[in-house]
Amino acid sequence: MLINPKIPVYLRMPSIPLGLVSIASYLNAHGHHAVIIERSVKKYDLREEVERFQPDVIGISALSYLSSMDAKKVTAELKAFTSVPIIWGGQAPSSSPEIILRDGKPDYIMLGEGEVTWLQVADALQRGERIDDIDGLAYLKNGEIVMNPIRPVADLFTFPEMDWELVEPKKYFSTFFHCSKMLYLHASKGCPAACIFCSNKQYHQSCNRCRDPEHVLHDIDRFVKEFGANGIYFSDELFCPRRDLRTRLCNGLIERGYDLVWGCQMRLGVLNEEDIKLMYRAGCRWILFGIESGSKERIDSIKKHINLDLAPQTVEWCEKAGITVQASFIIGFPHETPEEMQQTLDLAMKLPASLIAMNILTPFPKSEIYDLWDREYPQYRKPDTIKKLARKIEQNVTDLIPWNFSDIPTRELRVVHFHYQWKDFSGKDSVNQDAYGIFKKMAQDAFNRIFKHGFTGLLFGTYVSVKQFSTVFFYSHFFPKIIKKYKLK
Ligand code: B12
Repeated sequence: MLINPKIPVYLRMPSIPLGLVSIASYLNAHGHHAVIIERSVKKYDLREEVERFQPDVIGISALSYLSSMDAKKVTAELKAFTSVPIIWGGQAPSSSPEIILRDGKPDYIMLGEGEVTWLQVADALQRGERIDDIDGLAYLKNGEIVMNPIRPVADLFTFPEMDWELVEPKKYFSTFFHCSKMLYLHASKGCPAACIFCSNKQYHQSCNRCRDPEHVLHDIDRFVKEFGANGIYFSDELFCPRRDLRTRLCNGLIERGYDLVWGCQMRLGVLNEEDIKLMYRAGCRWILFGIESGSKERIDSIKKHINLDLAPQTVEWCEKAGITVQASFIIGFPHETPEEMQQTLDLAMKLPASLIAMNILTPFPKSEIYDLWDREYPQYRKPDTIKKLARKIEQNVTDLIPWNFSDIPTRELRVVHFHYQWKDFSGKDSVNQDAYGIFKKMAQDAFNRIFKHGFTGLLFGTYVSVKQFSTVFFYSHFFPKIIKKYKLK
């Protein structure tokens, strides 16, 4: 039995649990019987479900520390009436194994990708064997953590097709750029880079793997024809960097001629103008590029390894083709100075991108930056419980960071960050003339979802929305000197 936890109401959009569907499809294709209990979209009586299904093992997904908070509740509830082993998996347990084991109290956690390890666990339990020595598992023994070796990442071509009957895809529709029924889907996983602010190096072992394009096209056929989706956001950190496979995927979409738009995340240097035109013809309408900094020295020191000179040209190719670009930057790197931030802002202002995100650095566990923390910033205490990790690292209700590793005054970081949020929100005259409409639709969607959570959800959701809006408005409008200092437009 695989359980997807509830998400806090202010996150607003439960999304299709790709990891769990992939694991359950893999197990079922290998002769086991897995079901998914979807707490993020439905109410369940856990005891009733366990009594009915009689699982040999229960898995709980912990995509983030926020979802780990409900995973912890579910674990305690289950332990009150069953002794079936409970295993957590996902990014959060892999990034913070010790905190999750001690605070969340699962019997085991699964490190990295779940499919192959789950199959070994299920096979071993079926044979009545112990699972303690299986690679990819970690657990506590006499109070000490035991970490078995992490297995190499899998070849996604060996995976079976995803079985969407395990969930109800229609329940996860959300509004996005040019579409009202958007679903997430993965065409590939991981990224070959090893940027020091990202946990990908550890989690995906700095390697990108694509899925079989025929499987991806088959998923899209079902999303469109059976469930009525009209948008897809590829969840890949780096959308299918292999040109041959990406071209097959795009040609397949062009042949189908669906009324479907999609978007993805990209890296500078992967796409040429022809690729971009092909992607547009296949339905691509938005791309997020992680450019991160306007300083070449910083690009080197964070190990991003992109050629910044390609940025203006690549963005122009996309916008000219009709693809909305969101250029994403990070400010507040360790020891970054106001002069360095100005270089980033100058580059952002030069780019013809419809949308710009100026994110303030978040140190994620298992990123290289996180490991610098103890040595360089002993004045800030590292979060040591699930709740503190969720609150400090992920719960961006008002996007106010609780620490500042740079040499830039915190207020200046906030003003710059919220100035760009306001610009994206109110950018009626962006290149595609649709930015404002998108945000209006997203707000509408948010309210619909908040309504679904009843009166408390409505009150809390409204409170959070008003707080978010006031924070953005306050920082973007009440500090004209800072706006002038950085020549922000
Ligand atoms: C797409 C995505 C989203 C999407 C949708 C995710 C989805 N469909 O489920 C959206 C936009 C909704 C989203 C939201 C958030 N996300 Co997000 N997201 C991602 C992203 C880019 C890909 C995840 C994905 O779907 N991959 C495809 C599937 C097939 O792979 P997978 O999820 O990795 O699943 C495998 C393993 O994790 C494992 N596994 C998964 N579940 C389980 C369960 C068990 C029992 C076991 C044993 C194993 C296991 O096996 C799976 C199959 O191989 C990741 C980055 C990444 N590299 O993973 C960030 C990431 C997971 N997100 C992150 C964050 C912070 C968030 C938010 C908190 C952001 C916010 N402040 O709102 C929210 C939280 C939402 C939530 N439900 O908790 C962080 C988590 C950091 C951490 N260490 O905890 C990541 C790592 C990005 C980052 N910043 O580095 N996210």
